Amino acid sequence: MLESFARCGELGKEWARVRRVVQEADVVVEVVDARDPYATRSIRVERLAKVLGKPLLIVINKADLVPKQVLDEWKSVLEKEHPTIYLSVTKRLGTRRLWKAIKKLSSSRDYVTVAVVGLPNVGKSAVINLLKGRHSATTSPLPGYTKHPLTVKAATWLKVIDTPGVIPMGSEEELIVRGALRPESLEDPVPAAMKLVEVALSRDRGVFEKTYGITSKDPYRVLEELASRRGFLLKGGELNVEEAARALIRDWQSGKLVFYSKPSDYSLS
Ligand SMILES: Nc1nc2c(ncn2[C@@H]2O[C@H](COP(=O)(O)OP(=O)(O)OP(=O)(O)O)[C@@H](O)[C@H]2O)c(=O)[nH]1
Ligand SMILES: [Mg+2]
Repeated sequence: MLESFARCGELGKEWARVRRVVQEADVVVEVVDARDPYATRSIRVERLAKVLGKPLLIVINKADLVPKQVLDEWKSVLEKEHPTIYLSVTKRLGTRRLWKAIKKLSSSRDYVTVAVVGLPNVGKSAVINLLKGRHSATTSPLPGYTKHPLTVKAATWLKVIDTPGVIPMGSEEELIVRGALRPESLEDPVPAAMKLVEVALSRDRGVFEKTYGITSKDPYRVLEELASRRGFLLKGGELNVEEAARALIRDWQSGKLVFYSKPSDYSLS
């Protein structure tokens, strides 16, 4: 109970920091994860930008993990609400598109400040580095890595501000599926991992066979088999399913386990 109060306090502080940065910005760049742009967008941030009259660009990052056709589908869905581009920081694809889109939204200002916002782990700090052209902001496969806003000068006319990830509302299971919580923060990671397995199988029946060589379609069995394959054992030799649950969540968050959603999964096309 006390822990969850403390977490609420922390979240409140992080949101206040994001709010201040958005207030300061001329343009807001919202980064989302290409594997599920819909679940990784922050309606709260979008609403804030709207209320403050700031133009908002949606950047679908990690495009290397998803087929181009699906990226195009997401782009046309999201574009109904905000200008949208997709890119891959890892493959350094889409940098020119990003510069062009920022320029376009800056309405010929001489100096522009961009706030880079979004859920944890979507690649905000990575996008900052892409704009800067070298490593300036620290990135990590662990969600919740950036704790304080960081201003980086990307060009003589452009300042970009990295921000801590905005944690959306939702159950722990939902937040894990959205990549926003570290598995270590959960007392019992098994229900969240089972939910993740269920969603993964609904998107791609063969995903665990491709990734781990596991053919079972039963969520608990998938975790047991992963524990067995990785040699995660408790003292008595029993399978350590909790460790397998954490490993599976980590693989999802670091991009080793790949499945993706399409707009039709949300009845959006
Ligand atoms: N496959 C792939 N991984 C990426 C890409 N961009 C970033 N990542 C990875 O995603 C993870 C998160 O990136 P960060 O830039 O730290 O994410 P963030 O949004 O700043 O996260 P927080 O600071 O925790 O809010 C890191 O492991 C990155 O290497 C990309 O284009 N493709
Ligand atoms: Mg970061």
